[in-house]
Amino acid sequence: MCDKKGMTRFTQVFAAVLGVVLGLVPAALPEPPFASRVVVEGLAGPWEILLGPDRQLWVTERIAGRVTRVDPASGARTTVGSVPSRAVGTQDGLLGMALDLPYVYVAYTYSPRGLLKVVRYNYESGRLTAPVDVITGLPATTDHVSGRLAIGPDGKLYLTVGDGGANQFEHFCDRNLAQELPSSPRDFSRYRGKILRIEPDGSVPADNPVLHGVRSHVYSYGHRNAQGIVFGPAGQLYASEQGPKSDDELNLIRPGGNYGWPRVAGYRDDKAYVYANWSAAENCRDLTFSDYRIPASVPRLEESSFRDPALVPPLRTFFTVPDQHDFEAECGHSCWPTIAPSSIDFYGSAAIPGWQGSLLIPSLKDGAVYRVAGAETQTVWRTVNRYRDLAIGEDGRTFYVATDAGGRTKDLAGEPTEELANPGAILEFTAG
Ligand SMILES: [Ca+2]
Ligand SMILES: [Ca+2]
Repeated sequence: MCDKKGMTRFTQVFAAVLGVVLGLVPAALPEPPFASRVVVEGLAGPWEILLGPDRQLWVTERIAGRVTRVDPASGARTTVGSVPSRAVGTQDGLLGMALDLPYVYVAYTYSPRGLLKVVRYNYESGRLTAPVDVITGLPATTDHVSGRLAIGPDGKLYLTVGDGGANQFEHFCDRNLAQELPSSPRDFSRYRGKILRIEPDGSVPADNPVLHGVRSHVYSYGHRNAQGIVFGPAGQLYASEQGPKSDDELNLIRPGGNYGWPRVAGYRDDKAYVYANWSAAENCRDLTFSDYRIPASVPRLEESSFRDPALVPPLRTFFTVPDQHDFEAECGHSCWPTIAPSSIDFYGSAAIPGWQGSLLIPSLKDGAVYRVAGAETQTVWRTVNRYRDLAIGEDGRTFYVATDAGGRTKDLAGEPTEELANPGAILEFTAG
């Protein structure tokens, strides 16, 4: 969070300690020493980074629509395939990827604008060949696409689909559909703001939850922009999710669970977040969207007015602030009490003392990875970058972090900056 000018040192320290106690800011735990180096730079928006069974880093380049293999030792890179996707915004293009070699599954947005698909390629003689559409026609915009893809221990594909940025910014007159459930298994328009569970052939798994009488690909709902999903060792599914001006979330995903958005952000606690339903204002087209001021004609719904037995609270938030919190007094988006979680990974190794069982959550806003273990939170590997995704080396001591090619983050003094130290890079951090 940004320093406020005129704050005394004592007040800062007091606020920091109080923040730790309240869980608003991470506790400053001692960090093991890490060596760092740049593996490669100049990638066109690395978005998914995986360590393959071939011990190579597999990377999707969001902007260029390329799948690239990078040798983690030398940084040498090879394009193994391209998808017919052209990013027009900061959240669309080639997104998630999951490996089940020789199969490579990728998720990307495609023309006409507003659609997302999953395609399976065959990896053969160093090239991606024989694309097969797994599922097409999923909803997307240029905002809040999500698009993170994983293969579960059950062999199913899991895909996050964002709310499309409905009810905010340029989409502020579009109804948010994250709470609306499909009326049939082909009602893909209601797949916005969901986590999907998909058979590898694209069909609906026979054991997917039945929601309001319909079994579809929908596994959980009420999501805003879940850019991270990962399975824990017992098969549990964790998700990280970007909140509005507060209340980014870490969630444990249950089949049929409702994660609250847009009626609830973080906990159902009526704190700083209130649902302002711009799209329901009769004069929406005559209004100007504001993050700070809600016109009288825009209906507001307090979180406590929402009741659903399927509602699942987050495991924790980044961060929850009181109702009176003055967002406008801060330095804008960069200083709002959020971290913009871009992914999530599970650390199962015993190689680093105290780390086993941690979740690792990269932040776009802080150029850091949040390590979360129960109530304990630690930030590691701070640089002036936007961290997009990470991969964990087999030794449990080496970590690879992908950075965005552009955008805004914070400098080491906590001030907003667009001067990124390592745009479009893979950084390596090795525990000493
Ligand atoms: Ca939630
Ligand atoms: Ca809340």
